[in-house]
Amino acid sequence: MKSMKRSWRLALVSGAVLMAASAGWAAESLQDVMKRRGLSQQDLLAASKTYVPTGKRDEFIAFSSGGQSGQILVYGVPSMRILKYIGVFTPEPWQGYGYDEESKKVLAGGRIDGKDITWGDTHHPGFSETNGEADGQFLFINDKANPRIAVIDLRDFETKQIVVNPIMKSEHGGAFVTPNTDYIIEAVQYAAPLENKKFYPLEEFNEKYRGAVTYWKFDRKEGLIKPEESFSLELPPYSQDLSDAGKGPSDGWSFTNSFCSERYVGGIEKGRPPYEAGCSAKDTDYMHVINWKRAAELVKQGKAKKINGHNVLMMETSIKEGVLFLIPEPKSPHGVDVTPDGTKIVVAGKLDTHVSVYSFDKIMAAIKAGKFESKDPYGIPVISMKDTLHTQVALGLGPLHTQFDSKNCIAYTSLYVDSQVAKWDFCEGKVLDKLSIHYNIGHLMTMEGDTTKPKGKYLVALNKLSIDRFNPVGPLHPQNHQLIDISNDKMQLLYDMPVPLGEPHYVVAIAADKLKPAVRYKVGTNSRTDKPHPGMVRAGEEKIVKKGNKVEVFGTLIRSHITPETIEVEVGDEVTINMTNLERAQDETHGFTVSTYNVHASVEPGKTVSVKFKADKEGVYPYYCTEFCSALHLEMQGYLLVKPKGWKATKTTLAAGSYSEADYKKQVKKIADTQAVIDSVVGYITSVNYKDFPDVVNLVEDATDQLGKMKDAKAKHEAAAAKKDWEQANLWAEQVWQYQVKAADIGLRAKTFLEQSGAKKTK
Ligand code: RUQ
Ligand code: CUA
Repeated sequence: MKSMKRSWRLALVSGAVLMAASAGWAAESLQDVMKRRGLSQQDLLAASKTYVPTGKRDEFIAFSSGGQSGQILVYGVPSMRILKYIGVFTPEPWQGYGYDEESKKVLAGGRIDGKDITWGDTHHPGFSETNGEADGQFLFINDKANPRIAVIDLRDFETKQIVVNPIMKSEHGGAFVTPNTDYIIEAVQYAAPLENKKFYPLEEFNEKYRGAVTYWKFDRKEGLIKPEESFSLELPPYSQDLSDAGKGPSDGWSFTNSFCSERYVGGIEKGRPPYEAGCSAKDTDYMHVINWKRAAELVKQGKAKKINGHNVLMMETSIKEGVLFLIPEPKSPHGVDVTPDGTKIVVAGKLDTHVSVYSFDKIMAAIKAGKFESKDPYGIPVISMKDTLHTQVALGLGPLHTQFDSKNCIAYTSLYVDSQVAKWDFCEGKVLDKLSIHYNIGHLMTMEGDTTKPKGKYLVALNKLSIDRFNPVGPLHPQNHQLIDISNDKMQLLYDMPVPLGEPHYVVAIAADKLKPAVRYKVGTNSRTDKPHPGMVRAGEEKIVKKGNKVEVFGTLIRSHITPETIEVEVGDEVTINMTNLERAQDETHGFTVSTYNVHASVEPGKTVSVKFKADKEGVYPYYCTEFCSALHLEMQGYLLVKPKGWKATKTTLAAGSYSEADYKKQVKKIADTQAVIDSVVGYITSVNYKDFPDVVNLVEDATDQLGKMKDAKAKHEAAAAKKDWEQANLWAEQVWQYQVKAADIGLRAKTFLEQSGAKKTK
């Protein structure tokens, strides 16, 4: 929180006031609080496992799908404190996402058939991996409704790219990465013709409708997906569902579930049984087993067909070349999850009480021996279930998804119908513990639980319904993420976290120390491309350039002014305003907006952002900084003047300030007094071991910056005073004092930090 107008003077005395006030309160004991709030011992135990004291940080950082919001939300584990929303498929105003030019370009990557799609149904976030371990560099997420994948860079938690699937009309089984993030997997949900804008009647479903799985090539150096190097496999019109990539011994292979392999086409309005009946008639569906490494080679050899300009390996080729197989799996399955060691594949059969554990070795043995039980209607070899099963375990009703523990062979599976989490042993095939959750759990997530090195400790249950768990807020209830302690034999439910943003299907968490986000950008960076921004200028280089009806402003932001402070254009001009934040200090973000032109930018230290609009309305439009950045934040303002065509300046009637020499003397005295306060703060800071605190070193550097700016203003007020121009002398003296106030504000923040951190006297 930014301190609201906490003046430096007030801050000096507030310490004393607080001490006097707290002496009057009687201390409440833990027992008192338990009684007053009706808490049990169990509650206290849970609280102590989740509570993160002020100033302390979480051990894991979770990245949750924001569901229908098209965003991602970031929270800490175990505190479950929300840290950030990341705009992905949807504009996010705070961060200017969708309101500045740079982010609009990212969103434009997600346009489909020339149209903006400003929402997304985000489902599965996935971390980039190195050797199967989450590496904290990138995050990917899919949009089920409008088949798209987005790339988020974890250096600044910003979305950098959105790609549209060239052959799908919906998807679900993404974003899952291969162990070194060579590819990001995205599988279709509802089959449709692969050619764009092609109509075929539902009567031709079996022949013309197709499923598919896409392997998006990721270029880690550039941090971008390379569509031209990506490819897909044509699949039968079984509703493909979730996928997972093999790892370790199964690296090079991937596994994709399906439901409705009945290929049922509904029609309840015509008196036919609905999809739900027709799609679950058979006892088994198919797991697709795909050799993606071999498929990638075949595509390189030119064996793919171009559909909508995209490489598609047709079923015929995949069958002939031995890259595509099917295995029956019971019944309308949902999650498919490869075990951390890569030897087994766990399939949860939504309408079956079992999870089925397949052995990768057995699958390979059957393929090698050419031992197939049949072919599906498209000629794909089907390997028998019994030849490939390691074990099947009856867990309960509605098993959906599985995650893994740091302990060998331990897995957790969500049971949707039973509203439970089952802890079980996938090697021995036995149930170890069950815990009830509220209500109807979908996904569940353990720390780095879908990588080769799960971290155990905590599990989050993503519950579909929250019903009575929270204070009522109308018919639409928040979602409920429940935190569970899994560090002991028995699971313990710790905490309910309402999620108010959409249905987060899935969430992934990573050890916090693996993330190394930046504090600032290199000055003049376009954060969306990571390249120098052509609109950047440094202090003193600000300018307004006019070419015909195009006006381009090159401005800067620094506490507490915007340069320039007036922008004059003619009605009809096309205006581009580039703003560079010249701050170096941590968390000194400025926002920028112009009244009623629907533009907004969040300009973090070092960033350059541009906003663009047509000044199509005559009039006066204030622009200002939208982040409470400093005591004089409200004064961080300016005017856009949109003048009528051919308008001529008249003489000014601005009131001349009435400043006297006496006023000036008062100003000079105020500056001297303030300097004494600053000197005392500096005296304190330099009397302790402040250099042992990097955060304080940064603050000191920032305060020194602010004081450095005084010189120029001081020279100006002295020069004006020499000429007896008392207005200029007074105003520039005031500006000196403004820099002092900012330096004092920072200095006091440093002093408080040092006092609270137990800094030691060195002098
Ligand atoms: S979903 S509740 Cu992953 Cu989209 Cu399973
Ligand atoms: Cu910058 Cu407020």
